[in-house]
Amino acid sequence: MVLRKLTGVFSIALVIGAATFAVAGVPDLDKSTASTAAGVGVTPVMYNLPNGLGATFAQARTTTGVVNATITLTVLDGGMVPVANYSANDMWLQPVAGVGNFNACTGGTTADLNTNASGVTTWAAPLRAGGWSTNNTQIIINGAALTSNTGLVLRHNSTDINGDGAANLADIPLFAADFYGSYAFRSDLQYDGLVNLSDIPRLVSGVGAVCP
Ligand SMILES: [Ca+2]
Ligand SMILES: [Ca+2]
Repeated sequence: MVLRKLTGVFSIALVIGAATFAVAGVPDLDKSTASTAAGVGVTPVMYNLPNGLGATFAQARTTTGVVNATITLTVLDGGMVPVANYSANDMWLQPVAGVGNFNACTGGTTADLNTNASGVTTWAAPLRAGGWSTNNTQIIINGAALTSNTGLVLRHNSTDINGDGAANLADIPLFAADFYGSYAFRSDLQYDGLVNLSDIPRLVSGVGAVCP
C-alpha cells in the first residue's frame, strides 16, 4: 500500500517535470524540425576540411553530381511557438556515433546564425571538421539531439582521413591504400562512388588544413 502511494507521488512528480520542460521559449526536441534541401531519397555527402575551406552545403554531392544539402532547422517550444534569437553556438551537427571517425573542430559544426523571428536557422557555410561518417547526421540543441527525426541523411568525408583534426601527410597512405584497394567511402573525396584520379585534387588541396 505504501509502495503504491509512493508510486503515485513519483508519477505526479514526473508529470510536473514534463510540464516544466515544455515552458515557453525552451526548444522542444520533438516539436522542432529539420530537413535538408536535398529532400527524401537522396544521400548527400559533405566534403569537409578542418580549416573550413571544404564544400558548402550547396556543394554536397551524390553519385550523380552536386546536390544542395542546406539544412533548415525550425526551433519551436512546447507550445509550438517559434524560439527567436536562439544562439547559433547552442545548435550543432553531430553524426550518429558508431561508424567512421568524424571529428569536428571546436564550434566547427554550429548553425550559421541565431534563429530568426520564425525560429529558423540554417547550415549552408562549410563545416570545420575532419574524418568521415556514413551514419545519419543529428541536430543537437543545447546538448540533446532532436527527437522529431532519427538524424538527417547526410554523410561526411575529408582529406583528414584519420580524423585527427589535421589534413596532412599522415593521411596520404590511407588514401593510397584505398586508391589501390577495394572501394572505401572515406577516400571518395569527390564523391561519386569511386576512388580514382578525380579524388586527388581534393586530397592535394586539402593537405595542410588544420583546425583554427
Ligand atoms: Ca589527419
Ligand atoms: Ca570519387
